[in-house]
Amino acid sequence: MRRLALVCAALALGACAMSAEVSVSELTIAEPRIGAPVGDNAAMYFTVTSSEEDRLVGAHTDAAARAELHETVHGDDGTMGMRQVEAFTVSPGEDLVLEPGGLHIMLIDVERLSVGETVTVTLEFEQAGEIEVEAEVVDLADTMGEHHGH
Ligand SMILES: [Cu+2]
Repeated sequence: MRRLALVCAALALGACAMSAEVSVSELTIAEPRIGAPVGDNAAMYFTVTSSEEDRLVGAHTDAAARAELHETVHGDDGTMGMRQVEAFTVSPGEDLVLEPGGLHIMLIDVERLSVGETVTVTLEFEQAGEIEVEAEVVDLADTMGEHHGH
């Protein structure tokens, strides 16, 4: 959020000196949350809204050895797996939703986290740059939603 404010301020200054064609880009992260880890890994979810086409290309946090972008793959036989992807694309007017049973950030070799704790995670966007978010650790069962019981 601090980062977003700085970006907007810089753009506003630029707009004074330049023509009216400057577009103010805005990217927001809603509901950042992390499912309490099971074993060494934990999944992080949130929703991204952007006024410009952008790509989420990575993430890092002090709380985990590394973070990967994952998509959930549903097999024909009803099994569910995960696959690492290079980037998630966010388009204007179309929220990028990370949720259980879909896209997520996988925190690998994560610290022991308890429900209610907050973890600082830096998300790396191609256009918007690095954005820091505070994600709350939530009970994993609460993140399962309608996908529970597959
Ligand atoms: Cu995963």
